[in-house]
Amino acid sequence: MVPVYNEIGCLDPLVERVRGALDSAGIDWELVLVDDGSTDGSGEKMDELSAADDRVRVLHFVANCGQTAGLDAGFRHARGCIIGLLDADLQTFPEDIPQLLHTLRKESLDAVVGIRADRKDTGWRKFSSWFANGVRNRLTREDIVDTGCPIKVFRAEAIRSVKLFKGMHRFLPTLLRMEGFSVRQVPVRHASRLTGSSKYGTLDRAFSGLRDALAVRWMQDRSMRWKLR
Ligand SMILES: Nc1nc2c(ncn2[C@@H]2O[C@H](COP(=O)(O)OP(=O)(O)O)[C@@H](O)[C@H]2O)c(=O)[nH]1
Ligand SMILES: [Mg+2]
Repeated sequence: MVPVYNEIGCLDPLVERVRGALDSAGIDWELVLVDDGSTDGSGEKMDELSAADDRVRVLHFVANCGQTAGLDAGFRHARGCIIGLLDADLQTFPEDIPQLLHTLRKESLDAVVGIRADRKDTGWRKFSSWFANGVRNRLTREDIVDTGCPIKVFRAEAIRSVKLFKGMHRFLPTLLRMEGFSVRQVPVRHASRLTGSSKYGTLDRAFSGLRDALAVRWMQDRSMRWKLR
C-alpha cells in the first residue's frame, strides 16, 4: 500500500514499477493507494490507473488527514495476509519488496523493515535523520537504525493489531515489538525523489518526532502484561 498526497508526477512510474516488480517475482498482489485529500489531480489520476488495472485500488480521504491516517486506512482495507508499504515518490524501490517478503517468510517474522543503505538525500536531511533516530532510540531503548525508511513488509494481522496515532508512522517497528512481534532490519536501495517535493520541514518533523517519542516511551513504561494462572 502507498499513502499519496499530491504526487501526480510519481503515479504512472509507481504503478508500472510495482506491477513489473511483483509480476516478475510471481507474487499475487493488489496495490492499495490511499489518496490523502490531494489537490493536484492525483486523485483523478489514481482513479484512471485503477480503471486500467483492477489490481490497483484507491481509497479517497475526504480531506488531508496526514500520513499515519493514510497508513491506518490502507492497513485496514488491504485484503492480503501480508502488507508491503512504500512511499509514492519512489525513493525506495518496489523491486526490493520481493526480497523483503522472502526474508519475512523464510525467517517466519512479523515485519521486515528497510535501512536506506546509501541514502540519496541532502547532507542536512541525512544528519537530521541520524540525529532523530539517535534521540528516538535513546528514549525508547531501541536499536532501529532507520525507523523512517518507507519500505516495510508486515504480516497483516500484526500491523492491524497496533493502535496508531498521528505521527506514529515513524515508530512502527517499536510499536510492533511492544506487542511482542518480531522485526528484522535489512539494507535496501534508495534514490533521490523522482519529482514533486517532500511534505515535511526539519522543524515540524523534529518537534512532533520528539513529542511522539516521549509518548511511545510512556506507552512502553505503562504497558501491562498479565497472565491468568
Ligand atoms: N508529508 C505528508 N505525506 C503524506 C501525507 N499524506 C500522504 N503522504 C505520503 O507519504 C509519503 C512520504 O512523504 P514525503 O513528503 O516524501 O516525506 P519524506 O520522504 O519523509 O520527505 C509520500 O508518499 C506522501 O505522498 C501528508 O499529509 N503529509
Ligand atoms: Mg520521500
